[in-house]
Amino acid sequence: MLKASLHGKRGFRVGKICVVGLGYIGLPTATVFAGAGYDVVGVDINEEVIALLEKGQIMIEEVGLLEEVRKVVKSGKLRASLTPEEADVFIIAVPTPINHDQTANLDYVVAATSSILPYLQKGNIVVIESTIPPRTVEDVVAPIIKAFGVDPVQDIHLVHCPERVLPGRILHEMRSNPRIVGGYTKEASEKAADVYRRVVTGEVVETEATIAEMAKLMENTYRDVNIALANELVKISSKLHINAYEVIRLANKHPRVHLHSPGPGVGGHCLAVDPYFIVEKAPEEAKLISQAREVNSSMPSFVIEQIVRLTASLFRAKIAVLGLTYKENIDDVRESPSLQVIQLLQQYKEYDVYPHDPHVQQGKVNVPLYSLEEALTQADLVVVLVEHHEFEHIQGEQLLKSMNRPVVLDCKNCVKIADERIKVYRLGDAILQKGLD
Ligand code: SAJ
Repeated sequence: MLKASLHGKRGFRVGKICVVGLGYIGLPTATVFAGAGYDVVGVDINEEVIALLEKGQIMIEEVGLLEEVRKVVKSGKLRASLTPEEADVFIIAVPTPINHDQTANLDYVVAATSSILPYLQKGNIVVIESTIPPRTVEDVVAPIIKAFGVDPVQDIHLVHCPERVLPGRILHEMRSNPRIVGGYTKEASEKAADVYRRVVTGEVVETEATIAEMAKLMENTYRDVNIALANELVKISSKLHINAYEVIRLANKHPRVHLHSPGPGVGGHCLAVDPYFIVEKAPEEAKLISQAREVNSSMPSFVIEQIVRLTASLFRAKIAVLGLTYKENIDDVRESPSLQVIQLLQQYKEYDVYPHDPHVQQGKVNVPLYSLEEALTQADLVVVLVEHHEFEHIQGEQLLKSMNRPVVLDCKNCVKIADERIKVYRLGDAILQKGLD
């Protein structure tokens, strides 16, 4: 039975927001609402996250986040708690990892939904921000709420409002990107859209829950498929001895063509995962999506092939691997292709592998990390896997001084060293495909 709420009787008013899950999306979301003057309680099952947040500290690296968190914690607008509390709006932003069989693991979404049930009041808005397979609101979330005795049509307003922010630009994009609010009912989308319009300057579009689920997945799938096309081009060019970067540069001069950038693979918790949520629901139909995933997943092995070629003449080569995160200038290593490259390299017993990443702390990954100097000293090959801005400043002189053999494999087309004494090979270079001299 639901307790009657003043808010529900009077009509809609937002005083308090409860954000469940304080990760890369939940914490900035809580911070943005708190910064706009709402009373926000941030909930997480990780005691360390809560203990740190109470002191105005955070566990993730994101531009500007620490400063904003400090401010709202100090002003009392953002509080941390291990358990949910009664609120006007509940926002669930917990991870949806992928199972071994490449289906979505909805355990956290189910647990988070269940955790708020005892606190629900009539008129509450419940938002699922976590990325979910199509039909999850209809087939999983709403039934959990119903089974507790709360009617997701009459009693509360249930919506899916997927996040679309780019790590590294989260706070800015959270406030300015257009949002899709997909309601379980029309009224739910209207009410929840009104909440987001209070903090979002971009367009807030109302739709149905299943459309919102699918739109979110297709955004990331679009990108994954396009990156796969660029990566396949690199492989084709490799076979035909063509410079893939030059092909991309020229093809992109067409006004309606935008070939993406090839690289060592696709990482992160979004592009490398979300397309599977579609494949899971329609495996026979989602052939292209599935194939694109395969192409992108094969790139770490392709990098290894190039490393083997570049070190063929050496015995026990020392390889400096620069960049462990899934992309540049962040500390997130989830699904990072770099970790796969390192793992594959370690399987070759004849390599000494020295990973370095200025954004990743020792202990955050299960490989030992080295300083740049340690990694470069006596190295036979430097493999750049991520375009961190720090790597732009690596000087040719430094490589010449430290390395045993000044050879670089640049997998992100980002190394700017122009010194004839240093051999820089890029993943899509014809010169690399023709082999070493
Ligand atoms: N990558 C390439 N080539 C490219 C672009 C990216 O190899 O041309 C690689 C990156 O190196 C990285 C991966 O793809 O490993 C993903 O990076 P990303 O910058 O494309 O995207 P994410 O995963 O950081 O964030 C995406 C964004 N979605 C889209 O751009 C459609 C973001 O807006 C979403 O909010 C986020 O997924 C999410 O949370 O779903």
